[in-house]
Amino acid sequence: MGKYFGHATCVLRPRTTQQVSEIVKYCASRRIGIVPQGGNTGMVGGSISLRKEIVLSLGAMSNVRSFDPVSGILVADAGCILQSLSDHIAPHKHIMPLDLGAKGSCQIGGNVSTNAGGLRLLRYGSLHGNVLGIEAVLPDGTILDQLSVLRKDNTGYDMKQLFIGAEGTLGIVTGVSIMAPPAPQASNNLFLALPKFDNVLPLYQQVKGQLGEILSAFEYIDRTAYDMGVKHGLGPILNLDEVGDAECFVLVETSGGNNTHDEEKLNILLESLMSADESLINTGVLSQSPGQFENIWALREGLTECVQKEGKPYKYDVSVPLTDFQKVVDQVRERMISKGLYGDHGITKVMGYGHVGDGNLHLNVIAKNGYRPELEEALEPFIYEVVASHKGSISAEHGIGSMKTDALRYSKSDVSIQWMKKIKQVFDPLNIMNPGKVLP
Ligand code: 2HG
Ligand code: ZN
Repeated sequence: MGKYFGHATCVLRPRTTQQVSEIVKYCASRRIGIVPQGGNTGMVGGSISLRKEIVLSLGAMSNVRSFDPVSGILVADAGCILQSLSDHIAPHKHIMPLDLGAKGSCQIGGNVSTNAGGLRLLRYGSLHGNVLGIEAVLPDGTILDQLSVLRKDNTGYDMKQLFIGAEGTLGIVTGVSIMAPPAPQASNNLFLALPKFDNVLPLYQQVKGQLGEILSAFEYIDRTAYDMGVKHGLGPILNLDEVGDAECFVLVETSGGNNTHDEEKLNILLESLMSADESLINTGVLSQSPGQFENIWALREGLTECVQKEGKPYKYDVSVPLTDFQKVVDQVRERMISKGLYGDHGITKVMGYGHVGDGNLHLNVIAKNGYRPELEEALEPFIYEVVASHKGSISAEHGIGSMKTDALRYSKSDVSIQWMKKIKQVFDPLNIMNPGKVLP
């Protein structure tokens, strides 16, 4: 994003957990701050050095330790790239339980440390459920080996859960044991244009009802985001005349066990949507080939990169009740207009896309001519207050990093923050693990 600039004086690239431990012991003895870094694809400034801490990159630890094709349990070094893990287990007919646009660069240790969500969460759930164990180096250099390959282990405090989403503030995740689901026999997708936002929820209900167990993603793209994607060469997926003045779009994916059965269900769904008296959609298309399937996903997954081409983005990754999804986008746009900050001199686009099925909206606010303090002041804490008024979360899946430490209080009570601080104190009394991240 060009929003965060690191100040590290050196980057260390250990190859083994033992080396990580030695580095951490050395740093603890001299009270040197450490910023653990995976693929560096985060969006909240969590993996940058704020004050000359050293960067500890996990990228050279990239061995798959084991994969059991019977149980589907994969044990891998933290620095393994998500895509290479998918490629590793694909011949054994398994897939990773998470998938995200950054899959070609992000690393599994970073995914776990940030509790990355992504496109498959609707179907396979969060990493809090899929990760079976971790190996971590604690802030005094001790190696915590909890690399369990057991699905059931009910023996007291589940410490790995603390490291999932701790963003490297409690220790450095060096290895991960994770459950990989069997690869679906058939995958299909459907792309729909909706005349108005109010149709999204009834559509979601109908889609869930008709597709049942084969539904694997329900993604949302508003009109501004769709037009931007098309402008930058993604799509167009649908015929423009038929799209008409559609306000938004939905991508539905199915993953099932029998292509004929799944296609039949999708065709029936599409027909019933098209032929309804008051149709919920303007038009829609069911992918007819692997190429078209990929193109439909490319539009959704490519939005983040298109945003970069439009200018400098302010990114908000919020959870709000499904009914309030688009209201948040509209409220922010109206605010910028009313403050006279909308237009070439300020904000040029306000758009929403995201994982509707999980209640997660990616609100992107673009400043064509760059970041400016008065723009940020108009956006924050306004957006956090709006989200809190809807009882939402100020970070649904991207984490807190250094961007949202002061905003944490909008989603966590004082008591929760106090106890988070106590936990941090127990693990890292010297405050050398990713200082300045997560906690204010
Ligand atoms: C996605 O869902 C990512 O595409 C990135 O979480 C979101 O670009 C964004 O704001
Ligand atoms: Zn996302």
